[in-house]
Amino acid sequence: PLIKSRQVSIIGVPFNGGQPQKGVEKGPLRLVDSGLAEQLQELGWEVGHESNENIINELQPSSDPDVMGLKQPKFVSAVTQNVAHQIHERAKQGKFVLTLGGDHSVALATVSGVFGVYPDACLIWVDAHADINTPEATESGNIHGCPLSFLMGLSTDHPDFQWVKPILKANRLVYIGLRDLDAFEKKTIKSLGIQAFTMHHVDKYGIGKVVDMALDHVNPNRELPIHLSFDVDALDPSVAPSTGTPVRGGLTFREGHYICEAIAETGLLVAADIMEVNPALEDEVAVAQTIQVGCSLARCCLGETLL
Ligand code: HAR
Ligand code: MN
Ligand code: MN
Ligand code: MN
Repeated sequence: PLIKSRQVSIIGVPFNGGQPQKGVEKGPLRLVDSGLAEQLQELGWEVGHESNENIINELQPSSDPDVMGLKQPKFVSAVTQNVAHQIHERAKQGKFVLTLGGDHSVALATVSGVFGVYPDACLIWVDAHADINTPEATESGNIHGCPLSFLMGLSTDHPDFQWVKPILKANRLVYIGLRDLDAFEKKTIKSLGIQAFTMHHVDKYGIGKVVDMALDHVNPNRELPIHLSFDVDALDPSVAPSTGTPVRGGLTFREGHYICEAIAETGLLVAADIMEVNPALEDEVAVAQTIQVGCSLARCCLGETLL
């Protein structure tokens, strides 16, 4: 495996500024409180944990007006730039980086940090959404719908995100689970030739074949480091109900876990993000279910089900 140390660094990012709903900042601590660190130790990992508990208070600007149609750009930029450095340091130490969101704007930090250390990495983006809107294209202004456009250099002129380097090439990105795309996002995926497996493809080929095809595309010789960014809204709302933008017709419990298992099995996974768990949404039973799923996805990424 690429991570020989068997050390994992859990990075909590209790951040909600990339979208309008409160509560998603409580995701990371709920995942850890339910025993995630101990579960990973049980799997033989040495676990470090940075909760970044005060990140919202410390980095929230007093004034943060919309810029080029994006909401809270200074807050999102400050938090993600800060966390990007932290993740870069941990990855550089040879640790597996497990980031717990927080909303998906935090991928600006995870992908920047990880690709800074592994420039030839590939990114597997598991999500109902493509999160590739530009400032000009976004209808909502929510930055959690935009991170990939910055990381790919499609949005280079926003003054608050000049620090984001366009480190992700179209042929190193693959999507799984898409089912709610904006017109601009569809057009962009097609014109850049980004490989995308929507839920239609999961139905058509089955999840086993889809993951094989995804890996064949971004990692044909099975030699490049892999970063998995898993938005829990990729899962069906019956599986992960407590998330800000649920969309019907998602991945089953097993399909979601299969993705993590099959990627872990390559031995090439160096970083994983579990994003958009919002413990303030739905009832306590739904919250507990969503937290449990988040933890078990993380465990599968770290080899729980490998023999
Ligand atoms: N495409 C929409 C937008 O840009 C919705 C994005 C939604 N939500 C997420 N991201 N959870 O994966 O606003
Ligand atoms: Mn997302
Ligand atoms: Mn999503
Ligand atoms: Mn939509």
